Amino acid sequence: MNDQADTTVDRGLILHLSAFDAAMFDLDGVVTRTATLHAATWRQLFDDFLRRRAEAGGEAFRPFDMEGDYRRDVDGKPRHDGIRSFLASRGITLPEGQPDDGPDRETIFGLGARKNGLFREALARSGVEVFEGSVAFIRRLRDEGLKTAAVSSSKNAAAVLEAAGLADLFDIRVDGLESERLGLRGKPAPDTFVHAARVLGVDAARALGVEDALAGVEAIRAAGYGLVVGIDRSGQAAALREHGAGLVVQDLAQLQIVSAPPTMDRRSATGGLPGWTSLPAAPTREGEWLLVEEGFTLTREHELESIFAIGNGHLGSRASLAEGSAMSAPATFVAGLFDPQPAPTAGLAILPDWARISLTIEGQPFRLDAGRVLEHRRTLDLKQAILWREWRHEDPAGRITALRGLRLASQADRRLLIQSVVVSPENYSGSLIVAGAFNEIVTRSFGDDVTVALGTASRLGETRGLAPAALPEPPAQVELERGKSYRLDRVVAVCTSKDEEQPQAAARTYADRAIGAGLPALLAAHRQAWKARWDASDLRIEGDPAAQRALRFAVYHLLSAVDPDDERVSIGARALTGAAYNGHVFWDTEIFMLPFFVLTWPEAARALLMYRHRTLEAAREKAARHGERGAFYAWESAETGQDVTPSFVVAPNGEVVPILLADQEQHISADVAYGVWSYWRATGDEGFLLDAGAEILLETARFWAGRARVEDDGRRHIRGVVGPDEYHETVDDDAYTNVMAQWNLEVGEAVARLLSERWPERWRELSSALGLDLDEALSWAAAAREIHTGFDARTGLFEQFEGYFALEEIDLAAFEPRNAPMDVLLGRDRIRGSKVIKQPDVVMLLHLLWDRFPPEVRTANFRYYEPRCGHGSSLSPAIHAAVAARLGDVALAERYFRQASEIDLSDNMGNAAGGVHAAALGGLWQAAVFGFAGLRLGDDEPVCEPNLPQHWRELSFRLKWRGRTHEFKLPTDRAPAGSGTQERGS
Ligand code: IFM
Repeated sequence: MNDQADTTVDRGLILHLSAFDAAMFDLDGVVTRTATLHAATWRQLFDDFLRRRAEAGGEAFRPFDMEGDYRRDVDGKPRHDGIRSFLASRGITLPEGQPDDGPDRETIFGLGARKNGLFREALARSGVEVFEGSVAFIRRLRDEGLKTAAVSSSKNAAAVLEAAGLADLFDIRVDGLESERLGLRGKPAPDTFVHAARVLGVDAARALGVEDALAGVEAIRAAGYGLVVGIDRSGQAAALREHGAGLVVQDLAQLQIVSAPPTMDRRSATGGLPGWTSLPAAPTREGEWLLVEEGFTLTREHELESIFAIGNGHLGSRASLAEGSAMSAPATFVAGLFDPQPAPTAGLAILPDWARISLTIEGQPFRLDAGRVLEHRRTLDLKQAILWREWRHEDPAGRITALRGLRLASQADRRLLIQSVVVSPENYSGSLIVAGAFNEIVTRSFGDDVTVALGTASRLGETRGLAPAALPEPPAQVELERGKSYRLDRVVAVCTSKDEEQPQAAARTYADRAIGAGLPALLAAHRQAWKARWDASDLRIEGDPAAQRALRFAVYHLLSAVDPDDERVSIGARALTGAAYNGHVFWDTEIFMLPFFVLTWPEAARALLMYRHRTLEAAREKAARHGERGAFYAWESAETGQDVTPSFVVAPNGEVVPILLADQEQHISADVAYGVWSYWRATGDEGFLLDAGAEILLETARFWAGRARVEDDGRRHIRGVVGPDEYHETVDDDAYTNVMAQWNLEVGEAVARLLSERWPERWRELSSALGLDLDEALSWAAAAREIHTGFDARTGLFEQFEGYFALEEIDLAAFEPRNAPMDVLLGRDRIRGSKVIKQPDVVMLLHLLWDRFPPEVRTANFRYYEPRCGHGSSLSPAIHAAVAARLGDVALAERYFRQASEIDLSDNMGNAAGGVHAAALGGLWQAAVFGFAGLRLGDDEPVCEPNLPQHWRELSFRLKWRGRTHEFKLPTDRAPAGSGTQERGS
């Protein structure tokens, strides 16, 4: 964590006032600058006191230390607690005395009275400085309708506010006097903040608190406030975060306030904009579920279209602006539907832009680039899986129009895409023409035999309650009346000839039926379906809103990527959010994403693996083409499982670079087998094993039995491959490939034995269909033992491939900070001759087969390979986070976790333009669950051995294991590893 990042607002986390009803502020250090007065009087008090004691006892005088003593014992605490704490730190005991003890008494209360007297004198002498940024901020919140409170330990709060001229700034004050009267405990106890919320009549979760002291930050967190803002005026940002600040700024003026989305209630009183209640739903109010893009930056459009994409596993749609922009690249995809044009590489077919709406007001197109944008905001609501848009605009003729909209891909009926838009003319009456990109029905054909139909049905009218009055379908003209609102509800049903005999008729019928049901009903069903998913899959992190948001973002896109009812498709590298990698399926699915589904949504995991079963024939053919038996899966797979990896790429310098991966990234077969075995272990799904899983395991094992050939040294070698580290091609005995092959052979043997013993009938059927006798399968155990792994028992290291240790050593640290991948910086030839690796290879092996290696081997290999990794792939950081956390190096794990969470979300990487990085998102989930939570899936119950970051106060999640739901709640201050507070239930 660098200091710069630590003291600035998390850029993505805008303070969205809709999440809050009240804000509570500490005074000293936040609103008023009395700290120096306080500090000076504390020092005066204790130095006098200590000097007198030293003189009386003949000891050396050790003065009150402003860095250590003040910060640790006194700052932010109630006066008497501060005195007690400091005296205890010096081993001094004083009688408590009585609350009315005067300043001359040598008691705790006596010292308190003395301190107060000194402070009042100083106040009278020097007056009070105020932090203007804070005062402006608080006044803005009040204007927006939030309630405010001063929550201070000081008994002089009223006098301080008075002296500062701020007596009217807060609705209430909870100060030292009030606390004493009510018996409230001081900070870090939550009492004063709990009390403030209660008096203001707000839910603590909808309050935000602002503090500059560690004890205060802790108190707000403990009170359960929705957000803690830490003010760092003294370089203690990291500590503020550790104690629970979700956001740290140096001054409140740095905070970007986003006005509350106007609700009917709030604005109708002032006659302003109509609000969300004009739409059939409203955004989630909890900020941790929202991603907000404020304003409009044309150059960020492509990545936003990916990040804010909506999907339901069958349909996916990029978040392009409805009316389009100079940069818009709208695309809607159907899972598994590829367009053979342009040859030679099929990419996902792009459907007509269903969400396109053009508005023409008084003859002028309503667009962002014509006139003045008064307000523009897009919000991805992860909880409800709805994309919201708010836009207020003044056109060149001075007409102000407000527009609010929502968009979603229904999780309840995967054929449906839904849209609703409310238009409100604020200062004019006039004509509006609404037109969609297409009306009623549109069809497209892809290749010779697939037709897709999009049927649309709409309702347009003045908003009355939740249902627009029916008007003709767009394109339609509406006479707008100033101050009224008009809503367009639109449903698009997408049907393909793969699912329907008559896609056109079906699309028409489904669209009509859906619009007839009405948007409130459609949205309720969608939200219900998402609730069920979040109930099973959410992870909650207490104490780290940025990590929480990143994980929810990851889970949102994973859940949006899969359709448990479709066994014909799998998830492409960018899911259904962008066209990069042509929608092709890689090892990304089984190794990076599948663990999430296996453990939270097994039905979805099963569907993904069934895709591999359906494409097994193509894998057999590929193996045969390579002169092998068994199954060699496609490195890039599409509809049929034929390998669709492009055979070359043109480098930026015009060089045509052949791509060898289809032939050489052979580990894909073991990766698929790994997915199958993980699912079987986690679910015990016998039907799947017998019908599909066993066949994959046997056929992949058989591939390796032939591919790993015995050579003169009596060992089996696998030559001419590429491991996960794609910087080194055509290598021999890649450790990852060989050990995974070894593992695949063992599992193949085990499953043959299992079937032949437990399900002999099925074994007979399957073995005869495969022409595989039991002896052949049982021989795989010996074959596995013969595989050369490159492991050196003396050093405990695997050599990544034959000859790796002799390559050029390059110090990656010397290239930092860098903004280009290492292969670009060094060139292809140099990187090939160096030890720099693209992504974890041996480290990946540790991650997947953790229990296979003794602790010292894990550590030795991680420490050797980690500094040599250039992270040239988005798949890399999350796995490093997971392994570092499992090894107990939490600081390093946090760094990698943060890096992984920024792959799509960082503003400056611009990396998501071609779609979100689905494997990295799955990896992030694994880093949290296998890494920080330390999940172990042994033969019995799953257990966690957590290594949580200190500032994560708790990590909780649910997992499914063999038909039961296990609930984990892992607090940071846990009992020793292994005995955590895990809860189970069914
Ligand atoms: O599968 C990955 C590969 O490991 C690295 N390059 C990108 C591919 C797709 O994500």
